[in-house]
Amino acid sequence: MESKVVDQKKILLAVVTLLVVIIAVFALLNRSGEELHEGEILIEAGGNTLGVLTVADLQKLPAVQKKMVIQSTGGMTKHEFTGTPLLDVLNSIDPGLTQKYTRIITKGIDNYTSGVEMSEVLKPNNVFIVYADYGKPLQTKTGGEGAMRIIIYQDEFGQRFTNFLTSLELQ
Ligand SMILES: Nc1nc2c(c(=O)[nH]1)N[C@H]1C(S)=C(S)[C@@H](COP(=O)(O)O)O[C@H]1N2
Ligand SMILES: [Mo]
Repeated sequence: MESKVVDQKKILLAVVTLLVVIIAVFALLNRSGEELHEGEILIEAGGNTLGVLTVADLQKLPAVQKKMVIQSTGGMTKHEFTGTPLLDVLNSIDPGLTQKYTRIITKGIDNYTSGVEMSEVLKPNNVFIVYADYGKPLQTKTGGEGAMRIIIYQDEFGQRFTNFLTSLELQ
């Protein structure tokens, strides 16, 4: 009778230990995947992180004001964005990036994915990362401050203007 109770305790302990190990392994596997955070842009190439940017980092670079109307099937929205040319952002990380890579995949926190060619980024007055509209910080998906967004000035429609920007993958 005594030993049966001990056996049950041992089995219970073994099961709990096994569960803890399984949870730990899955947590580790998930961690090695790409982690996207609101209010942060992960800049990566070939699985390596080149940098992480926040609005505070962008504000250290020269700011420009961009008045524009975004066209979509749902109608038009008027904006007066504040931001920085993507070219200046890339150069602030490493001035060699624009020569080394040919395109950039942009991704939002909602996994909305789009892209821009490096040739578009190199054009003057074209691709910007913006962080304010009419002087107000862009809102994150969850309603906080600190969102960033890609805009392409010489695009007619707004589909590629990735909002809630969380990663730039250089290819
Ligand atoms: N992260 C994210 N960005 C996005 C989208 C989206 O669903 N998620 N929709 C795109 C589309 S289809 C359009 S038309 C514009 C709309 O921008 P607006 O709401 O500022 O006018 O955002 C683009 N950027
Ligand atoms: Mo759209």
